[in-house]
Amino acid sequence: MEAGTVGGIVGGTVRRNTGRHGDSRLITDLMGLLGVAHVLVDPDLTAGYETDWTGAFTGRATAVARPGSTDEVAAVLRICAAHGVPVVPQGGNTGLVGGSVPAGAAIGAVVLSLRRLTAIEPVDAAAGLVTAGAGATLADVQAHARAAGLDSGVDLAARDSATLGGIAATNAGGERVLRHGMTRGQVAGLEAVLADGRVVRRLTGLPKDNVGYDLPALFVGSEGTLGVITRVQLRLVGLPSARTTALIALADITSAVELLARLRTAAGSLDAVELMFDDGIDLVRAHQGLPSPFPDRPADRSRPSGAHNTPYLLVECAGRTDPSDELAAVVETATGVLDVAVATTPTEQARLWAYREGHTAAVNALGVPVKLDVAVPLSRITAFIDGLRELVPAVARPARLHLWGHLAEANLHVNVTGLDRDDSRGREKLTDVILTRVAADGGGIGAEHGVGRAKMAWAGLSRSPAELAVIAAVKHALDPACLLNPGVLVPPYGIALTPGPPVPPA
Ligand code: FAD
Ligand code: 2HG
Ligand code: ZN
Repeated sequence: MEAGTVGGIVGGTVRRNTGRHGDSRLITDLMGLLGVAHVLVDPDLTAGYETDWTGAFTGRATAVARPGSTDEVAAVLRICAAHGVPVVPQGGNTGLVGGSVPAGAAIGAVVLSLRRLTAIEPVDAAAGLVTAGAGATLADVQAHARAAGLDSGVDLAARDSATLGGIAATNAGGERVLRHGMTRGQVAGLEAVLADGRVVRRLTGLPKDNVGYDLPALFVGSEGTLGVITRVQLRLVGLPSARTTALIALADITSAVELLARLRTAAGSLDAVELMFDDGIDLVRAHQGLPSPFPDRPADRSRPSGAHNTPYLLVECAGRTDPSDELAAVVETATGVLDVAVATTPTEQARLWAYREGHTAAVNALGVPVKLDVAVPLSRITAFIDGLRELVPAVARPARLHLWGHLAEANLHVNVTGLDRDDSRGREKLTDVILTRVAADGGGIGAEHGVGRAKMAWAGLSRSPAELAVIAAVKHALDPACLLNPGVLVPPYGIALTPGPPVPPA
């Protein structure tokens, strides 16, 4: 790829490989560093690293490098820089925007898997911190923190595979954001390796440490484009000893938003407020063979397609004392409540959470979805959802809309199935129409999954030309040759960054 300009910045010259085995000297150098066992080139072994979780993004890697330490990560990056070969950092490969695989501008890249960096240090209970390798899974960090009487404020359904590095790199949201905020607020420090192999480390654990720019925060949400995160220092939160979970069927979204407001004001133990609908629960039930949460509900027995789609809130309260009465007091006096199922034991709670957390896999089982992750102001959410239910079938036929999300952050996961995987025009048109509507409603086009390759063309709907130019300038300052995850978040150098309507991705 030739040097070019992005937002007026001159980019470096990067050589692109065109496929596996494209550079045997590079592979020899990597094997010399990591050993043959940790440089994968056999297609059977690399395949799982080359396609994303949704199946929408795929591309061949020259090799998959699996370093086992920060020093090895730095050496891999120096070797790739010397060969002018791009690098795609990868953790658990659960990302939902195509950023973790060598697709598009990153075809032929080296996939740098962090999964061997799994060390978790002892919990510092006094400081409320734990430091772990980027490849540690969230579930392992949670178990470690809980054994020490604390917990992670970040939680999401992909916890068994998603890594701390990936969670930091995407500034993941998840199910506890209303109480603890996004990942950025939970990252106290980190260690990252720059494209040229230099290591940036800020792991002092000091909550008050104002000396210049907040570099750890800069890497959080950078989606592998500024550096490779090798260690993460996570803030820990109190471990609740009691939880109460309720699945609540409601008359309409307005009632759901009213209930959210009452919960916020009256339930100090509020921990999660998740939104889903009848048809989503039906889909998860069919996928997992689950019973109905409300066997007696008429809507559950036969709901003609297109009929009113009952919204449900999955509400969880958690604290040091039993929050059941606090939750019940709010729900009993709320309007529009049709049905309530309550769970107070971990087994019962897991049953209720399965309806919510099973959505992504159930949708994927129908085919490669058009996957959008938007936020719209709560004041407009009813009109937005009603509008979507009309818009999607009008723009894409046959299409099936799946909606769920995190109501407390007005974060809706808009998935559409029924479009052919290869119908890129149809997918882009649908994406464009929906995201344009989101922007017109004052919403955000990427709420928690990031921009990746999937949303890059539409970033201009949520960021001004000046903001995009600053993003490109930061990228250029840290990675002048555009070696780290080219085509993710920032257009690859050589593609002009033009303000105005989004350009559909190539
Ligand atoms: P990957 O998928 O491997 O990578 C994601 C991005 O981060 C890529 O751009 C990659 O290049 C970069 N990256 C990965 N590791 C590093 C590193 N060490 N250094 C630098 N860059 C790196 N997200 C939410 O926000 N909220 C949710 O509730 C949520 N639920 C999910 C549920 C399911 C079932 C699934 C499949 C995904 C869900 N996600 C959710 C998506 C979410 O982004 C990921 O689960 C998680 O944050 C990514 O972690 P990962 O280790 O799999 O990263
Ligand atoms: C969730 O909250 C995740 O379920 C995944 O963020 C959303 O699959 C999706 O679209
Ligand atoms: Zn989500």
